[in-house]
Amino acid sequence: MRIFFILSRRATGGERQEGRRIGRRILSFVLLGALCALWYGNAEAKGEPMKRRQQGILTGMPFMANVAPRTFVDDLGRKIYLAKTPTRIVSLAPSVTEILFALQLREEIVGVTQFCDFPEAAQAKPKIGASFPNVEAIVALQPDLVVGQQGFVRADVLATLEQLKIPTFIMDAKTVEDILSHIQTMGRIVGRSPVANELVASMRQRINAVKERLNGAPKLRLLYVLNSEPLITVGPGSFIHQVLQLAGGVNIAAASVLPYPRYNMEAVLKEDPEVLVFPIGDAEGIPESEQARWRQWTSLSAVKHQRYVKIPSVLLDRQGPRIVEGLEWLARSLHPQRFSEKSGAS
Ligand code: B12
Repeated sequence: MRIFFILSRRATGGERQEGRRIGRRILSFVLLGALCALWYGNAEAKGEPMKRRQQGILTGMPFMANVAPRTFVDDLGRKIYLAKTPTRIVSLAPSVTEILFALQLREEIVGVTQFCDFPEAAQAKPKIGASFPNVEAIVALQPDLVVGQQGFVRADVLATLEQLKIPTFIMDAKTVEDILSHIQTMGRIVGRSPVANELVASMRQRINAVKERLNGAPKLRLLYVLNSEPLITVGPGSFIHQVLQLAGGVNIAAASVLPYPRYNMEAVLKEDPEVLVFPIGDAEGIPESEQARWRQWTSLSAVKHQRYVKIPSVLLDRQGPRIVEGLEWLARSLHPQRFSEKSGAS
């Protein structure tokens, strides 16, 4: 009001000075507001909850207060607004189900896929399908949150959920670090941050313990046979590639551009892996008959020295908390001497 009064009539020298001072204050206030908005935009991009009330106060825009208490941005860049902590959650992938259970949610999980077999309690949950999730089944469960994994959700399913305004959060873990950060983000979304933080801390500790044991150990050239016929393996864009490295291996497909590339036998013969890693199990495992065919490639070092690692696919192929178990399994199989009692490492 005062500044308006000063500007609206011919001002005296003292008043002009005070006008400039007030002008500078307004400018710094606007700048501070812009900085805060930027800072909040950043936090939001990292999947951190954005509290509207705080934003209103910090940016000096009280009219923004109380619009939506919590906003999250998923890996597809989509914003979801949650007015309250979700209590009816549908999972669209086994990895998501494992994260939700690890966060100690139970009755809040109202629907899972047919492949969600861990923990045991997941098997008793209503099923929403698998490769072709049944949108009607999802909607009938009246979820206030649907959580999926990129690549496991068809675009049409996502579009329908969006149309129906069902908050859907999609994660796309490309690294082990992404998995850890997704667990923490989910912790915030479902109101279980302390559990999530504790879980992530213990996962980090176990990862570091593996690193310590393998410090200075010779690296082994290996091939991860994700799918045998046709041969599909993992490239640097996949979290599994990173686990192979952490376990003291060198992925022979490290030059691949795709995260899950098709690979040909000529390249395998040329790169000559010292170890063949076979995921095993009912869901996505290499059956014994296909492993036997690999054993016919007698010129391969892995076959000559019979170095095969069989690992439950559920430990390595899921972007969830058990990835650490997969890492430990693989590291121990590749470098048993580093994990023996006598090795001395803790
Ligand atoms: C690459 C791959 C993966 C990658 C997924 C990549 C990603 N998006 O994150 C990894 C290794 C992580 C994976 C995991 C699993 N997979 Co997989 N996977 C494949 C594989 C070898 C190739 C698919 C591909 O690249 N196709 C080519 C591209 C161009 O087509 P696309 O449609 O875009 O492919 C995508 C989907 O297939 C998707 N995807 C991969 N696995 C699964 C599983 C399900 C249930 C769904 C809905 C989608 C899906 O990821 C692909 C790449 O983005 C196929 C085998 C095959 N022969 O096709 C199995 C396959 C699709 N997977 C399968 C299964 C069962 C799983 C798991 C459930 C196994 C497990 N032990 O837990 C897990 C679930 C992981 C989770 N998040 O919980 C089955 C599906 C069976 C079915 N009836 O639908 C297949 C057919 C293997 C098999 N022979 O049994 N998988």
